[in-house]
Amino acid sequence: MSKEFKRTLITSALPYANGPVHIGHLAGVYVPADIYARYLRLKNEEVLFIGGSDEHGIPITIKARKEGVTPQDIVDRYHGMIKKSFEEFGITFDIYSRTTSDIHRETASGFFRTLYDKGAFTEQESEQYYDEEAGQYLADRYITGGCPHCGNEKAYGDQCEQCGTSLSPTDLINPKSALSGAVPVMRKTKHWYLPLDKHEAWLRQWILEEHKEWKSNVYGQCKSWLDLGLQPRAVSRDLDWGVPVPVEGAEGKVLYVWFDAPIGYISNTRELLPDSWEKWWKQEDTKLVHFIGKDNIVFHCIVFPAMLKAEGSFILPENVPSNEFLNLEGDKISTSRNWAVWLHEYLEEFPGKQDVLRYVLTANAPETKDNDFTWKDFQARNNNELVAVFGNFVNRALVLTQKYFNNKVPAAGVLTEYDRDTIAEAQKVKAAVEQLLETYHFREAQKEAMNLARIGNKYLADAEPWKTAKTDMERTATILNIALQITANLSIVFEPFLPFSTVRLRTFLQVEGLLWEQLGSFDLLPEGHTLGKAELLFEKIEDEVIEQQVQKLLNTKKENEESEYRAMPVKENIQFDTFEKLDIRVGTVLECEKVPKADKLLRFLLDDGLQQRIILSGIAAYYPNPAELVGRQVCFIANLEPRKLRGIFSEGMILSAENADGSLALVQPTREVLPGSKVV
Ligand code: B3M
Ligand code: ZN
Repeated sequence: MSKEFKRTLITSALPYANGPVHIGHLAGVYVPADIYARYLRLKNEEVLFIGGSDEHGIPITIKARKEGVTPQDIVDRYHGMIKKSFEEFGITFDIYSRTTSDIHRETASGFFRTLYDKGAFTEQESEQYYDEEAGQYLADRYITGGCPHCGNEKAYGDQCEQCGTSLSPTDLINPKSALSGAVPVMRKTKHWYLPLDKHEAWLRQWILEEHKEWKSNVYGQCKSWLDLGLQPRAVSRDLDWGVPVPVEGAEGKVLYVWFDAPIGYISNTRELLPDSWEKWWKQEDTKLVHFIGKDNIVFHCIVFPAMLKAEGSFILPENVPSNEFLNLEGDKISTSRNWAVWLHEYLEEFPGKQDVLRYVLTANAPETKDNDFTWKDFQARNNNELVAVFGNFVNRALVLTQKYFNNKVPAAGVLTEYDRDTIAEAQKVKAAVEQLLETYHFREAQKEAMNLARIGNKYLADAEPWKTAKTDMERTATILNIALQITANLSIVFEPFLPFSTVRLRTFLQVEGLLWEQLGSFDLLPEGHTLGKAELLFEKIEDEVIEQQVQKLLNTKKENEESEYRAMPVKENIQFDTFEKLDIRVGTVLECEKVPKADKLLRFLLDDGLQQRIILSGIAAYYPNPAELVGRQVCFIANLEPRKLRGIFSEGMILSAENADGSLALVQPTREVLPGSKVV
């Protein structure tokens, strides 16, 4: 059953204003949403594209506390930065506002109140950690303690970042308040809950039966949530940063950030269109589409729809095309570890190359699974696709026209069968791209668009106008007319993907106002039309530039490893007699060689003062020429119970220092001593 829609309301997740935006944001949410919005506008459809910053929530208060400023200072700083980055990358929001705006407070507060008055919430008392010194309840993130799974001493009340397990504050061993360091106490508090369990039946029907077309990653996640059974969710928090709960007796409580943030889409629409916003949110002929990342699926497919349904007058999303995550050079992107390509830095280092990044991120979009961004791939796609295919084709068509026809579009004469086949093939691109865009397959859609440039390139290579020009100008005119019409088509089909380059291309062609419906026409450029000045559409990116970026990341990695290493907690204290039980001595290396078929192991023969002993040590990777170690002195534990490794008895353990990157270096006395000397 496909509905007839008159307009499309596109929302894109509101990024937390606690840091700048990076390529992961762009790839996962904003580029696909923008492609979709641009495509619909190009089709002259009625469309609205809503964005904004999410300015509430714990991450923001934590950052403020760390820096000793107010949460408002933090969001003011990053909201501006984020907004600017999006503008610079051509993300065409109709509005980019923020959840600290008055209109948002009023909208979110009113929404809560409506649900409250309708009896859509339940109230529950629970026990929560309270910091008596700071005089406030503690959000999960504000409690630290020992992880029951891995022993990390600095786990948070919601998650252990060392082993990744999600925790609840009561799981922590020796919990402490991150605000004051005090031991928190349990105190009763009251909250409002959205009884998702009561919404389960219709949600099952709506998603699992009526939206089987949702992307499999989205559908699958919803199904597993629903199959687990939904639980009531608290929609308020004891906190002083957020939208106050508009109920008497709720002093000191605010709306949970995930309650107010999606309402931000509505507030921002209201802010933009105070008189007509309801048409976008309340009429069945509006198609609502949420672009988000995968960690937001449950909120957009289950929680927010339940809120909208409970309110009663809103439409539900028609689709939620969520992406998976983009990794960077094999590792998870992380703001706190500075493992990211920040958009503002990219623009400083690659000025004017917004489209290259947009192109690469779409070509590599994590549409169905997590994907990896690498600088090598960035370079390859720029050089082999944008430059060698798209740019090269456009350049040849324009330069040849300049050369043979004084920069005027030549007339097409009689078409050969090959011409007609080429045109027919080029005309197929429109339907293919449309079908893919309408089903949110952006990377395939872009590939199909690039196919048009390939068709053009192949046509020129086969038709060889530079050869026909020697004998047959009429034929040359036909070929170049067709090639130029293809370039004009490229300026349409790539507009959603590469908005900056297509503007330039249209300047080269001296055309404007082309619409999607004209895609596939071969009379976009009239005979005799004078073209503009052609420049290169894309430039090659050299190896040095890429190496610099890779080096920058390697430096970050090194800094992270070092700071993690410095933060490594010291083990629990031991008594002196425990230490004395260890017999550490110095030995002189008599022989050292690799253990056959064991990559990591070196076999040492030591003179330990009394006799010779064999010790195996897993340091082969760091000493490629083990024979060089002969004659050196090393420290070893002499009284470790012998162990058999690879069929060899290892009698003790040689001591090494472990560097931040995990590499090992042998520990050696600074002066030669008698073999067998004790380390004391
Ligand atoms: N700010 C989470 C995030 O940035 C959250 C999205 C809100 S969308 C209403 O991933
Ligand atoms: Zn852990």
